Amino acid sequence: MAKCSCIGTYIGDECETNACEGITCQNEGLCIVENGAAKCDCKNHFFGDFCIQHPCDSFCANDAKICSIDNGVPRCECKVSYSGRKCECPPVYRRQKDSSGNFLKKNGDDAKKYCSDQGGFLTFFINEKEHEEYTKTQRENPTDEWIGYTQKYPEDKSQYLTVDNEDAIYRNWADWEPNSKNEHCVELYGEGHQDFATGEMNDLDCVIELEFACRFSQHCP
Ligand SMILES: [Ca+2]
Repeated sequence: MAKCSCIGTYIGDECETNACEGITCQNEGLCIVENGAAKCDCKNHFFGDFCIQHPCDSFCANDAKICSIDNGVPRCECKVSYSGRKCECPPVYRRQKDSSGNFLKKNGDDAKKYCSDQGGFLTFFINEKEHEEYTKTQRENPTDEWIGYTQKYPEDKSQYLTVDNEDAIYRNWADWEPNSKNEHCVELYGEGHQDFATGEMNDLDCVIELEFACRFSQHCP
């Protein structure tokens, strides 16, 4: 008996049915017929019945937005000082000490340089969560300390950069700060300031010597 050899996505004794009709494959996937049944042939690492799922879905941690496929496995592009394939390792902060173990004090500019010479950054915060993490659990000594911010434009109180040269999105200024007269560095208040809370920020003359902590990556693989 004669038999039709169907082409494309048509099936049936007379090739009368388009098996892919009504099936929409997403993300550039193509509907194909395999063993008489329609299925999506997914592209660009998407998978699932309609090519909607991707290995990067919900994969990256800590606000890392960029995820790509590296040798078949997802990898995230982490925010500054985060590490690990999923960016699951947050930064660590180390209060700097001298050779006798006493907390080191330096002026604001030297503190920035000291941290960068060690492959880190003078501590700064990219969001409220980091600020809270530092002030509540990682701050080794709750005294006034330098943090890593600079004015974006001279004598402009409205915009700051973090020491990795990004716009400072998160700031926690004390009331009336920054007041900015000859104050080009930024400190984090320690305990004991009348009217001001621990963890608030204040712009301050860079020549003053304060303690400081450096922010480092844990270099997780
Ligand atoms: Ca000030």
